[in-house]
Amino acid sequence: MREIVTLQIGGAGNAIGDSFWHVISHEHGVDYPSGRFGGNSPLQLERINVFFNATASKRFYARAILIDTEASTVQRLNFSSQLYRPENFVVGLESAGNNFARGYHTDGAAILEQVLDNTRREVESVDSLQGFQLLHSIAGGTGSGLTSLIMEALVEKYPDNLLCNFVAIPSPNMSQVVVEPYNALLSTSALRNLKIKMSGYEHINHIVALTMSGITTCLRFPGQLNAGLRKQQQFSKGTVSELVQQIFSSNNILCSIDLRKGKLLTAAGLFRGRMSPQEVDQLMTGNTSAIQSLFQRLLDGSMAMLRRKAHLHWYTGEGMEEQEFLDAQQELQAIIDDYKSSAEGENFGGDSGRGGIERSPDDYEEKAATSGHCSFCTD
Ligand SMILES: Nc1nc2c(ncn2[C@@H]2O[C@H](COP(=O)(O)OP(=O)(O)OP(=O)(O)O)[C@@H](O)[C@H]2O)c(=O)[nH]1
Ligand SMILES: [Mg+2]
Repeated sequence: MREIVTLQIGGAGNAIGDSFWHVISHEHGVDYPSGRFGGNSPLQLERINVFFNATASKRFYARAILIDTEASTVQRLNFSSQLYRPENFVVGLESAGNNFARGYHTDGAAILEQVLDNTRREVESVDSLQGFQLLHSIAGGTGSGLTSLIMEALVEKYPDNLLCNFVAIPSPNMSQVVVEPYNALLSTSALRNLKIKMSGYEHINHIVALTMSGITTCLRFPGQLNAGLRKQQQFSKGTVSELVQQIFSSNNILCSIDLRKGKLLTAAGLFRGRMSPQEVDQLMTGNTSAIQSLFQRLLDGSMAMLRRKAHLHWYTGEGMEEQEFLDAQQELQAIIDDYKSSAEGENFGGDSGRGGIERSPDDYEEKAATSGHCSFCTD
């Protein structure tokens, strides 16, 4: 069935996850509070197993592992819905205190084995695992540090399966904690983002959830389109040409980047709704070099703090060394350089061969698979 296991990590990850389960439960006719099927179409059930586990009596459970270093986030979700299985809650004793080092080395590391045990149990219970989706912020300690740890372990244990991250990136408008650039720096790999005006987390989480629902529609419902986790989608009402215009409009991007200042490296669009098959049969995945400005902002923010060694003791006190920050900065700079050279028509990722814009979508899909990024930010 090509099942997907969801890992929701930290405060933001669990809030985004909860929003996602709300949206897709509704689409599949599953009652969110009780987990019981009340739908009216066999299509809602045909591929429901991609994300849900089911009992014979049509009682559904989210195939999700709810992870946090502090218990309160996950407990709240336990009260709100029976979709979540309490045996899949993995919580620690206290929050990682907005500190990557605590998520990676201490508080988060303490619950890693339990996360992996639960993940293995879920993986063993499915027919044919497609991959994992990880939901988290990279500004808090758990979402940045523990997620990095989990990803390292998943890549090692499940090298053939896809990792797809939905990431809340610290925003100049919504940042709460001064060390967010450090956490983001330390946990950043290549990310892809979209932007709109936000009124609050609930709004953001709902948009992320809708987008996740959109991306996974063709996995969850039968249809003429065939796509996997490696393909991304944006959707709304309108004619096909209006939709295409909206897709490429900077107003519809969910982070602070200007599409005009970059080059699209790949583009595919997936349309959902009543349209002719010829119109619908267009698949688009966007990966734009304009994203480099967002990475540059993260890099500049962390460099300004690191030059003054501001707040560094919170990290070195947990066993990290300044060199790790410098290495991470170099890595982020390399990502920015990659995007810069691709915008100038050179190769992406320093490979020899064809120029950036001429490469086939598969090349980038492979890159996405190894660096694992389908991402959103709170800008
Ligand atoms: N999109 C979104 N972002 C959120 C939400 N809650 C917090 N954030 C952002 O996430 C960052 C804080 O990360 P959290 O997820 O709360 O932190 P955590 O992973 O639980 O880590 P610790 O609390 O330090 O252990 C800040 O940048 C917030 O702006 C949410 O519900 N949705
Ligand atoms: Mg937290």
